[in-house]
Amino acid sequence: MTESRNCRTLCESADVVVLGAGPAGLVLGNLLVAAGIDCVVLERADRSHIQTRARAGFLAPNTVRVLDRHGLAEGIHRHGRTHGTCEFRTAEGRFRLDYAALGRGEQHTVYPQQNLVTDLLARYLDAGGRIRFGTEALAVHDADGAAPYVTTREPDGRPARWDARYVAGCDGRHGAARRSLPPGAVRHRHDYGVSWLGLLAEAPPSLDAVGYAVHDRGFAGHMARSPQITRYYLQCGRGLPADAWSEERIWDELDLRMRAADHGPLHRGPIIERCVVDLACDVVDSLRHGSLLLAGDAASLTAPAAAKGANLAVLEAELLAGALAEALAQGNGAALDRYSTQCLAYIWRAQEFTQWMTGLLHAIPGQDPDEGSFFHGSLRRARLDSLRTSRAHQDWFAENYVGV
Ligand code: RFL
Repeated sequence: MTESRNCRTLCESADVVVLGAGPAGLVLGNLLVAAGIDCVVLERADRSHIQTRARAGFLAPNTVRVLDRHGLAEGIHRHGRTHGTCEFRTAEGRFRLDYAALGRGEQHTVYPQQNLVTDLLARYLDAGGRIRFGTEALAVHDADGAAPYVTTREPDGRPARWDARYVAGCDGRHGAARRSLPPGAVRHRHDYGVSWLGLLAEAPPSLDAVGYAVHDRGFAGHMARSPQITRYYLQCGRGLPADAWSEERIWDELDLRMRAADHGPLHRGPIIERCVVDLACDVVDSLRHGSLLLAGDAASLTAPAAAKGANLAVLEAELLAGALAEALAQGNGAALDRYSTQCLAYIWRAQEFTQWMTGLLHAIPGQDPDEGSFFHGSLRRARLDSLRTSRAHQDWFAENYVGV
C-alpha cells in the first residue's frame, strides 16, 4: 500500500474492486481471477463470520449448473442433498407436490449458504485471489467519471482508498454500493407488511419435504438444512423483537400452525439462531451506474418466501464476470449495459413469483380493511385448491419454484 501524494491516505488499486464476500462477490472474484483479471475483494466482516453466517439453503438447478461450469460445485456434489417435494398444510388438510416430477422435472440441492461461501473463498484463495477482511467500503466515488475509486476503513481504523476501473457492488442490502448510487437512481420498493421470525433449530427435519402451513394464526414454514439442523419460520407482528418468544412458545406455535396434532409431531431441539425478517423487496432501475455495477442483494432484494435471493446472486455474478471481461478487453461498456438489461428480466420474474408465493402463504395486511377478510381468505383457499388439483397449475408452480 502506498501513501498518496495528494491526500495522505493509504492508496491501492485493482482493475475491478469487488465489494463484499457473499455468494455474489465470491463467485465474481473466482471468475475474474480465472479470466486473468486484476481484482480484489473488500469485505467488512472477518473470515469466520462469513463462513458461519447461516442464510439460504435451497440452490436452484441453474445455480448448480453455473457453479459447475466454473468448477465451483465440488462441495455441493459431495455434501449437498437433492430435494424435490413440498407439502402444504391448511385447515382443509394437506397435500404434497412432487415438484421434481412436474414442470421441467428439476429439483433443488440443499446446501447451506455458509458452506457455499466457505467453498468459494477456499477456491478463490487457492487461485491466488486477493481479499481484505475487516475492510469496510465507505463510499464509491466518481462512478460516472474517468477515475472511480472506493474509500474504505481499514481493519486498524485508518482510512484508505482503492482506485479502480470498475467497482462491483456485491455488498448486500446495507452496503456502500447502494448508498453511493447517484441521486437520480430509482429503487422500486414494495413492502408486504408481513414479518417472519426466522429460526434455526438444532433438531432433525420433521418431514421429508419443505413444509408450508397456512393458518389463521399466520404462516409457518419448515425447511431442512442438514440431518441435524432445521430452519423454521413463523409469521409474526411487525416490530416483534427476535427474543420476545420463549423456546416453548415457539415450539407450541409451530405445533399449532403446522397442525402437528393431525400430521405428526415436530422434532424439538434448542433454537440456536433467531432473526426477524420483514418481507419487503426492491429493485434498482439499472444495475449499471457508470463504472459501478451492482449484483446480488445490492441490486435487488427479494422477500424470502420463494428462496430466490442467493440464486439470483450467483446468476448475476456469472453474467457480470463475462460483461466485465468484455468491457475491459474492448474498452467500452456496451456489455455492461446488456448485463443490466438481462439481469432485470430475471429479477422481475423472480419478484413476480415471490409475490405470488407471498400472497399464497399469508393474509397481507392492508390488502383489505379486515386482514383476515373472508374475501382474501377465500381467494387464498381457491388458489391452494387450484394448486392441489390442477396439473397445469402444478407444472407452472414447479417451473417457477426451481427456476429463476
Ligand atoms: P450477502 O450474502 O449479503 O453478502 C454481502 C457481503 O458484503 C459485506 N458487506 C460489506 N463489505 C465491505 N464494505 C461494506 N460496506 C459492506 N457491507 C456489507 C457483508 O459482510 C457480506 O459478506 O449478499 P449477496 O452476495 O448478494 O448474496 C445474497 C444472499 O445472501 C441472499 O439473497 C440470500 O441469503 C437470501 N436468502 C435466501 N436466498 C435463497 O436463494 N434461498 C434461501 O433459502 C434463502 N433463505 C435468505 C434466506 C436470507 C435470509 N436473511 C438474510 C434474512 C434466509 C434468510 C434468513
